[in-house]
Amino acid sequence: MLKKIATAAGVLLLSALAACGGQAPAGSGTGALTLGFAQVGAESGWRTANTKSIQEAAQAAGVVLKFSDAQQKQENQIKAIRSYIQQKVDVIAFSPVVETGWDTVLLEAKRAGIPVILTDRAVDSEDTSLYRTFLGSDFVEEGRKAGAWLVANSTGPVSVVELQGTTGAAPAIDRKKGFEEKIAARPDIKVVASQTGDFTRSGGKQVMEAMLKSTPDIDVVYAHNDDMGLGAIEAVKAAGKVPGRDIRVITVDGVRDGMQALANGEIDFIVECNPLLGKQLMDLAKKVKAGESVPQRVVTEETTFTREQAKAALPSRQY
Ligand code: GZL
Repeated sequence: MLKKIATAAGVLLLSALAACGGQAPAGSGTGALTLGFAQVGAESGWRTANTKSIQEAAQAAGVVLKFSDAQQKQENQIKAIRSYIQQKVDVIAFSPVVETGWDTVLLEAKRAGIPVILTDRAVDSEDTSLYRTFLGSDFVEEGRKAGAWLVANSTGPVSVVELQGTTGAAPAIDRKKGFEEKIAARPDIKVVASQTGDFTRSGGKQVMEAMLKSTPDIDVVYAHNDDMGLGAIEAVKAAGKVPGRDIRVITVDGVRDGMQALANGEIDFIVECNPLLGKQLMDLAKKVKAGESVPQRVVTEETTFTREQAKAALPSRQY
């Protein structure tokens, strides 16, 4: 009898909430966790693989996923986060397109009692209470791996042009930092030009076309992702040069198109950046929702690929 009264009271409360314009918490009644995810965009093969991983993992975990694509604009991500707060989702997760400008909206989520998980990219907030955990790669280490390979695989003077990721994005800032840290050991390796290609193939091609015109004797391209590296290769070929022979190419990510170019000899070395964060994200969201403690930082596992390693890995590559 008591159970029936309690159930009736619950239904009445939800109806009253709905009637007076209040919103019952999203997903309430089903018991399933509702996750609001604000994605950066669809700028690269990596991002596509990351989105697929999150969507498939949500389905497998029985998580109700609300998903938005910000088209690489911070204001769109902030709008999406505010919308998830309004909808009273259980957990909010997002990949911050740039490091700065998040404190206000993260404070709004905190005041609404909605935990936030950072995935893929970090924010520069001093207040780490604004998010429960950051799941993603160590981008400085990725830059170090790229620089260390060049130091170990070059002799004599080397002129490098760098295609940076999105201005202000954690992977762009940190991949540059790690690369410079390693090549500092070789004063004859010089970054003679460095410009953003915004992590897109077209951006990489346009910037490389300009660099080929303005910068004599380029030996190496260091691109912060495969997509910009592949765009640069198009420009190198159009200029009548042979990628992998006249100009060597180092990239980060390890998506299929990049790995194929590495196997074909057009890219020389790839530092992997693992986009398959979906399952870990769902596990973390459930723990956070259940009030369990989670590590402040979860670093994703990833490796590097030479040409032979790419040939061996391609047949079983998931993305
Ligand atoms: C890295 C991720 C970067 C990829 C790019 O974790 O944020 O953004 O390296 C993607 O391909 O656009």
